[in-house]
Amino acid sequence: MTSQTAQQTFGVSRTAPATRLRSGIVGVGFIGEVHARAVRAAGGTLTVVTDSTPERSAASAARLGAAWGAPDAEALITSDDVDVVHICTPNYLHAPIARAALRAGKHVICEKPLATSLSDAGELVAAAAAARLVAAVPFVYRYYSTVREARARVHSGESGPLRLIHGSYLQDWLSRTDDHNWRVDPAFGGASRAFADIGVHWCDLVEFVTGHRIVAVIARLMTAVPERSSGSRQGTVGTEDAATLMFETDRGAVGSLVVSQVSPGRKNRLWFSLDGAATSMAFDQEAPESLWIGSRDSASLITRGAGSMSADAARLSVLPAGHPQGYQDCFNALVSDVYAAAAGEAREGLPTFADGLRATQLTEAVLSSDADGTWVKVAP
Ligand code: SOE
Repeated sequence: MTSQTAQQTFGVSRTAPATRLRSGIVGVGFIGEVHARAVRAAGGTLTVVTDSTPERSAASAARLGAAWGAPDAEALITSDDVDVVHICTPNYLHAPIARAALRAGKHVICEKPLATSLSDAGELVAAAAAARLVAAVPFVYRYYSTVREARARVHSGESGPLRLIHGSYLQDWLSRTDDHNWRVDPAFGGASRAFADIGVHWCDLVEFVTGHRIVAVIARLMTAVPERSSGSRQGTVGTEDAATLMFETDRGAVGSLVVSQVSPGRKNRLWFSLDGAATSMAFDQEAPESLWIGSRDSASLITRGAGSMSADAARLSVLPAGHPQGYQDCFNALVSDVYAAAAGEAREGLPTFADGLRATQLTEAVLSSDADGTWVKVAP
């Protein structure tokens, strides 16, 4: 079987758009490199990158195979050889760079949080709509084939009305006193850290899969490691290491969420369970090739690609069953959908700046609930 045939059999054709789109990436840490690989996989060209200094930009361009390294973000944004700007910088720079990129007429993929304030996030949604440009926020967990399968099964009515939506998103990379990162500093990361960094992924994912919207939340934030020190960087931590939440949805479900970046042994464990009147379904990001489905009489694992799947799930299944897909494949599919949208083709489930705004609303509600110790309403 030729690779072309394989792609058509197992998922969306990855044929490059007629015009090969040119991407520029601002910020090339871990996540910037993920974007760089996704650009190529989606049939784009990585023309330029920029890092914290002109020298680093040149070195990063050579390392990632970009044509050149821009001295700063402005030079990248205004360059004629960039159609799509990928924003992978510390959070406080997301809004100003996104605003400048839209003003320059570029499509944008902006890492979350879209902005560290509600007003900036709202303004960016309006600016993207007015400019009629593609403006995406990589809530990439939407791009697991098994996640789409869960969504199709909820929407077909198979689960019955959902009663409980619960789960956790746990990491451990900030569990020690010598673990440090710009994210712990509110000046760089924003007022919320664990929730704004990973809790919003979980909320986006369950709202996307279930169609429910969280309308009220009560939250408790916790800083487990109040003093951190690593090399020359040390100080008091101003953001939360963990968050616990209870919530209600607009369709009568209740739920809970535990978010933590200080849970030893948990690397990137995003897990949810959707408990309906007829079946429950559970998904684990660290074992994303299968979906657990349980009823009163039986329980089973649906394995990606092994049986019949919904059209939306099949679209994202690009390798035969037994050949694991993962996190990078989600990014590849997201960038591919951004390129398709830029060419005028709508693709199901592309997370946009409106979803970024939604995440910012939820973050504000969580911060305010923790401050006041009360339930806070969230507009659906
Ligand atoms: C770090 O917490 C991080 O890289 C997040 O910023 C990403 O959004 C998540 O996908 C993995 O963890």
